[in-house]
Amino acid sequence: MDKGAISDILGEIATLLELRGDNPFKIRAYQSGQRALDTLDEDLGTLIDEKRLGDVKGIGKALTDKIITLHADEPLPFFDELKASIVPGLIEMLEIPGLGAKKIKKLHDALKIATIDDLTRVCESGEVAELAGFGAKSVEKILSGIKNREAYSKRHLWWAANETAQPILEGLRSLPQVERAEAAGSLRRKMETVGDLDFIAASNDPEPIMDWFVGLPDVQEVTGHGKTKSSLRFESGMQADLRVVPPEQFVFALHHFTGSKDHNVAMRSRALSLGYSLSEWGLRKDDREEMAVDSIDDEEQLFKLLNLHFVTPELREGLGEIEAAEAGELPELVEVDQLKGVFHNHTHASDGENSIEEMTQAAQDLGWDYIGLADHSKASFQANGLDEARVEEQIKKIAAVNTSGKFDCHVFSGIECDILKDGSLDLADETLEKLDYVVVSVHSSFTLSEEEMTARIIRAIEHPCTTMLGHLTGRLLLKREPYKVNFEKVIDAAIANNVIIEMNAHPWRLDMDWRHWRKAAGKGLLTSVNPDAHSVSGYKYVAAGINACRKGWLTADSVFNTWSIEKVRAYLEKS
Ligand code: DGT
Ligand code: CA
Ligand code: CA
Ligand code: ZN
Repeated sequence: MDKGAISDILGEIATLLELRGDNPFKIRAYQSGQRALDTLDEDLGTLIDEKRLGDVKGIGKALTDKIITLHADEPLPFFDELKASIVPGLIEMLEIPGLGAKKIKKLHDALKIATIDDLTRVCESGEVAELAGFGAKSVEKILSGIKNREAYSKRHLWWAANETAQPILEGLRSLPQVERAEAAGSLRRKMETVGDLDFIAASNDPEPIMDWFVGLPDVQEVTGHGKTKSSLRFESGMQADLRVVPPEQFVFALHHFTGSKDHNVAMRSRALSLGYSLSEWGLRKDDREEMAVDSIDDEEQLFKLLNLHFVTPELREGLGEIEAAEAGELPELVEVDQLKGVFHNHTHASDGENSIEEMTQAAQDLGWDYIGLADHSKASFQANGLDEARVEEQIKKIAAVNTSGKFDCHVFSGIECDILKDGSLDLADETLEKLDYVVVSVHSSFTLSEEEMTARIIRAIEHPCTTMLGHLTGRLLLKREPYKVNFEKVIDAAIANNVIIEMNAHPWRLDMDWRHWRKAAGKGLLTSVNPDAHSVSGYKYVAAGINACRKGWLTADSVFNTWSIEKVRAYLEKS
């Protein structure tokens, strides 16, 4: 088991102990053990081999043994017994956004509740509102949290959905009966979250294909098994549909099941206006049986038949793409291989896992000309944020890497500086001025009113040292709601102050939301696709950020980190 997985288990143990109402010192021991692992500078395997794990600050004797056991992939009966000792409904309640272990324990003790249904009942009956420490407001929060949990559990991050879908797609394509296969639906449109997977295959011999599909590993339940359509649910909760169509219908079916509904409605009315009727089976003349074409090879031809330029799936949301395709005004969307570097990355100086040199080497291996490192600032103490002295030390280390001659990839020195509650920045101006660039982010006081939060962020944007705004709303998709903020005002302030708003590319974030970008870029706002990498493997998330940029109609001109190093340097020196 690797360090990340072990750290997750230590955290889980702390939470379960809290649920059980265990000794606070014991709980804290697991929490600090988790933190110590997360910020470990040395290789865990080496520490264990050299019997030095117990010397690490924050890791006591009891934890040392458990970490060694987990690292060796051996069973940990303590953990299994702990899990078994807790009512399952209470563990399930942890999935309710905004409800922590301490509160669940209190509710369980006072009201004897054991399931989420019980919890709903005592919230609605007024019993919770009367408990000390809870009020009408927290009841409201719990009830909306229960609703969110239901909605969230039905959807999946695009990244996870794609990881499930790709091997299935390869498997389909390798079957002898399959002529062509594609993933359709929201996955193909690169939506940030996906409800279910949709596969379309072309074949005149569907049965063996369907048998293969319902026999996939990790299938929990087959909910449909026919000749044209089969549906199933995996153990992960993810659901998938497969449709097998005759080869001459493939392009029409692919287009139809890619959607979105709004796009399909616009396409059908476009077809009608030209005297056709369009469906998942084909394109007919008027309402007659006769097909307008026998068969077509690809979607380009379908759009051409309707006198439209090709609309890439990312833009098929019914947001004006047909009009733009008719007028020949579709944008030339940014692509991942146009990126020349990335700016928002962490090293082990704060909560990242790799050194400056490792991050630089990995960026160079990806073909990038530059990277920016931006560790946390001191207010993010839980992430081991840097104070002024450590920032200045980091600047020197980065300069040394740049002059070492070891890398062609240039390193820009930056910081992810906390925006404090009042909108001031977490570090002294004279320190910020020494950096090449500054990302400013909110990591605390999420519950301000929209007015206060907007003013707070705008004040940070107006700071002369600010280069970029990090993750505008703080949302974690399917986990944490965005904080309230007035997008329009923040966007206008960013443009007025020459501040870039990042596209945080982490699959949980994708923040600022793609829905705002077309208009914002039209007004002149720049973005930077920032992977928020906490290790070298985090760089790959730029792909998710690029998906979101494309959904937001962005071209390379609007994406700062597609610029050449000379142009980037000139921009950073000027601002
Ligand atoms: P999802 O799965 O909720 O993330 O979203 P989609 O877009 O993948 O939706 P899904 O799986 O229900 O259906 C895939 C596409 O098929 C959808 O975008 C449009 C088309 N489609 C499916 N059912 C209907 C329908 O009843 N009416 C219309 N107009 N289109 C449909
Ligand atoms: Ca779907
Ligand atoms: Ca579906
Ligand atoms: Zn951050």
